[in-house]
Amino acid sequence: MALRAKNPTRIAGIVVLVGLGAVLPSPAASAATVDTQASYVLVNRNSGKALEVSGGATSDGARITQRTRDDRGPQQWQFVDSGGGSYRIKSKHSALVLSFPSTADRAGLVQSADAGRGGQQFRLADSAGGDVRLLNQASGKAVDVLYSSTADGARIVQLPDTGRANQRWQLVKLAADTTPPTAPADPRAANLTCSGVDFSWSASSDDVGVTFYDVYHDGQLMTSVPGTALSARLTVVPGASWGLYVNARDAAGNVSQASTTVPISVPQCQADTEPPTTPTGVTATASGTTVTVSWTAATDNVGVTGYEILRDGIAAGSTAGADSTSFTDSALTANTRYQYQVRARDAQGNRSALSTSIAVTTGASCATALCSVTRVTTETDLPWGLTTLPDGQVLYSRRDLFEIVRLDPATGQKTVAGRIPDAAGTDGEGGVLGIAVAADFAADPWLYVMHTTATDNRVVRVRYTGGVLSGTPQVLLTGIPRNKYHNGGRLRFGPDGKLYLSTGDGQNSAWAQDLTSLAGKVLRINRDGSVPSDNPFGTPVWSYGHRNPQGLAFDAQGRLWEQEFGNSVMDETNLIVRGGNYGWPACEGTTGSCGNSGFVAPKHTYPVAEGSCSGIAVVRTGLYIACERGTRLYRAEISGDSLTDVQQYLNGSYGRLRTVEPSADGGLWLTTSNYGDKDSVPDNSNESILKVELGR
Ligand SMILES: [Ca+2]
Ligand SMILES: [Ca+2]
Ligand SMILES: [Ca+2]
Ligand SMILES: [Ca+2]
Repeated sequence: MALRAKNPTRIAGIVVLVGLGAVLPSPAASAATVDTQASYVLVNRNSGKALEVSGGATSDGARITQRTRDDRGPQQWQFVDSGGGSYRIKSKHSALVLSFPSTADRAGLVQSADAGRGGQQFRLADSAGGDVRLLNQASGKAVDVLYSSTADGARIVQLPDTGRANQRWQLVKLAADTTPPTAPADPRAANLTCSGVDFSWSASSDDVGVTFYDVYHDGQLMTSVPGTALSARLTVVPGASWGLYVNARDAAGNVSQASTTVPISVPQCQADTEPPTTPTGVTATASGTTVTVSWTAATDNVGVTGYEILRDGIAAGSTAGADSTSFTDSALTANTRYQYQVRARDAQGNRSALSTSIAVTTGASCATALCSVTRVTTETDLPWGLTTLPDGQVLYSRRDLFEIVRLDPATGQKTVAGRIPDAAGTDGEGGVLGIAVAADFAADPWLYVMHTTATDNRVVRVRYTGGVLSGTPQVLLTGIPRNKYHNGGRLRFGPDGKLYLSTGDGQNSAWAQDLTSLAGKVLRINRDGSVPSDNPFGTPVWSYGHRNPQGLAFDAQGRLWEQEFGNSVMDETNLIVRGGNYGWPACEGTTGSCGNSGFVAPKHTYPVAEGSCSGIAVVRTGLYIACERGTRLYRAEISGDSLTDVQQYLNGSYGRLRTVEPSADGGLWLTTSNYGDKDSVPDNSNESILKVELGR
């Protein structure tokens, strides 16, 4: 072999070009055999120590050193092909790449953001025994342990290529890490002020090592801190009621289950006891059975945050924002006189006096989309999935009690049809979620159920005969990652007879782009759980790049619409295409890195404060969208490939809305989600199941 030649650089270049690596005696890894999917530890031939990000830093410019091999994240590297036999060498810990900031002798090796610069590219030159030298593209010099030091923490520099042992590195390929860290324990909050809180926890353990802790409130990522940190100072919003928790993540991207939740009630920065002024100029105009109430904005010493609208002295709805001075009250009784009043509120709950009462009489008939709303029953657990059977009876799931309930729409009578075995909560959003029946249910009465277990989310089907669930459920699809939040959960049969389901990213956003994971996807399976032969990837995956998709509905043309929760900026409604990539986590709605031409853009977006929408339903040409935080029902007209004429109804009238489903008579079912919906405590809710009559 040529490694002792006078000009090893040139010889090594030839080695790469002619592929001589293949005839070397079975090297562990070399220029010719490097696996760009794998993680490597780079062990110096002279010192036996591993190349490492000094101190486990994640910052740009952090120094690279050598240390006793432990195979943890700061010692893990991935080769990114730059073409022409060159690679960037990316830290699995920080996602930054090895870089020389200059071409000078003894310039120190650092990590920096991948910009594809020459100083960030390395040619792997084969050496004896399968070792490689790492030759920098800009300088031509070799990565060198200075002075052949064998000490932990030694300087790593560049020097002319000598082929000596302190410039030779063994590429040790690591077995894939598939084991997530344990959940962080003992989460606690301290030093809560109106602007911040100290949140801390006890360390998780992992077979390789925890590289990050991801801190959330209520499913919303707040910050990620290095695995060496066990606390974070969080920015909070005055008056907010949040549930804080933390997940641990390893270098391979495996995410732990969440810690328990720490509730915080953020104090105001300054007490405000002064109510807003009373709204004036109130008008009320009827159009059919809909009344539009408008008024002049009130003022406040700090700021008006919204208005409450009263109909005949009882709350009819609310608006958010100082300038939201109009409210549409839908589904009223025809030919009826109503009295409206408005009051303003501020951020600390001070309310103005009621405005002057304005009377209006409705018209003879309903001329708008929503014609009446009737409370058919109340529910003390959280209603989640709901479906109508061919005989008009309704089944719905109790998320936290794990029960399926039959509801007689005529009488409002409820009967427990059965309980789903092996279901589990997540101290969050998991439990018994979506339910569906196929078009031939009467002949083949299976109820399809998506639910959480102790280890995953899954789809099962169970016989429904004589009004009860019977027999042991058949398990159709398992292994969908679960977590406290982001479990997806809706099921819908398509006109093609296939079962579609929405799965959340399991609080591991990387999974949304990973086609080998069932998380962050719309999936499509046959009714026996097998994979349809015309799926795009030979797996259940139908579309990907989703964060926490929930609502699924087919329109009259057989197209699939999907509703998806964004993180902190915007939610989206998508038209799902086979094999489509919907952009998460690079792109949230239309914000972030959405320029990738491979991403399918949403058809409509919603600020999260006006959204957090879960269920959707299509009736005729209308797409109905039920929103939790937005406390409203949207209706959009499906027009070609677009959503037009997006209107909002019932804003604040019934609180948070979770599920909307078509009813047997051309209307809608609507459920609320106001209490106990962020825990897995059974029977701590106070919800309504509403029947909506539609007009046009
Ligand atoms: Ca692990
Ligand atoms: Ca005030
Ligand atoms: Ca998207
Ligand atoms: Ca509950």
